[in-house]
Amino acid sequence: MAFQYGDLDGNFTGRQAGRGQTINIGGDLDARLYGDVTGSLLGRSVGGNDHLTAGSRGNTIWGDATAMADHARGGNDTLIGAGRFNTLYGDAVTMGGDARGGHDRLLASGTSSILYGDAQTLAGRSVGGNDVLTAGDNLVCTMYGDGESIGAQARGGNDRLVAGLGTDHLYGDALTMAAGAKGGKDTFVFKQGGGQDFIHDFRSGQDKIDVSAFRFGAFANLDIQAVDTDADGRLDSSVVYLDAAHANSVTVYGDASLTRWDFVV
Ligand SMILES: [Ca+2]
Ligand SMILES: [Ca+2]
Ligand SMILES: [Ca+2]
Ligand SMILES: [Ca+2]
Repeated sequence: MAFQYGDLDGNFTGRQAGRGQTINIGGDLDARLYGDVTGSLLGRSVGGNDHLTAGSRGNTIWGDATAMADHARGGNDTLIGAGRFNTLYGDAVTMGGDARGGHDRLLASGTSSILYGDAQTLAGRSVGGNDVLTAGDNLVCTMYGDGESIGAQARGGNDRLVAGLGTDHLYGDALTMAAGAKGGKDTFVFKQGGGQDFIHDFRSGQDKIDVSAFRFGAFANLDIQAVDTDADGRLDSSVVYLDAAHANSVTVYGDASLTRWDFVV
């Protein structure tokens, strides 16, 4: 198991600040790479801007730390998971207090990947950064622009999620949003050869679906069908077909009436 960190095996407190490092690690199995500290960013500590690449079979990369609380701030990191199974956290696993995530770039290739633009859990009054998440040639990639869950007083950032070659599941903000939680303005980008992809938390008027790579020229040229995904007899979602053979499509859950304003064509 390869294990490395940029600044400290422990916690940052007070006004401690991480430096920006460039770290590449490999090894056979389970590479674990922290941009700044292995523990928590506490007090008013800040993470550095790191460039982190892991190429093992099984990679976990934390852009800043395992946890962030108080008034900690994450750095603006670049995370690249280049092995077969990748879990990438732009900032940390958990964010609480008044923690703020950095503006990170996450890229993963390989068999299967999970990308969190900020953290798995955004609790307290934490605020997610504006992140860019990109899937490569994964068979399956799940991307959360902010996290898996956002608490009642927490807030997500404005994220850009770029689907790759495999089956991608995209959440601009989170899987679970507590009542009162706020999401950001997210953009979902699809490319040629992307296969079947899924947007799970599209919000009309706030988010955009960018299919400009397919050169439709106008919204009227898109083939969109309303579908009943939970078989209750009511149309609840949409499927956007991106080619005549239906090899590339995007299923947009929870919206059966997409309009031209929802797209970048
Ligand atoms: Ca960092
Ligand atoms: Ca970060
Ligand atoms: Ca974010
Ligand atoms: Ca977001």
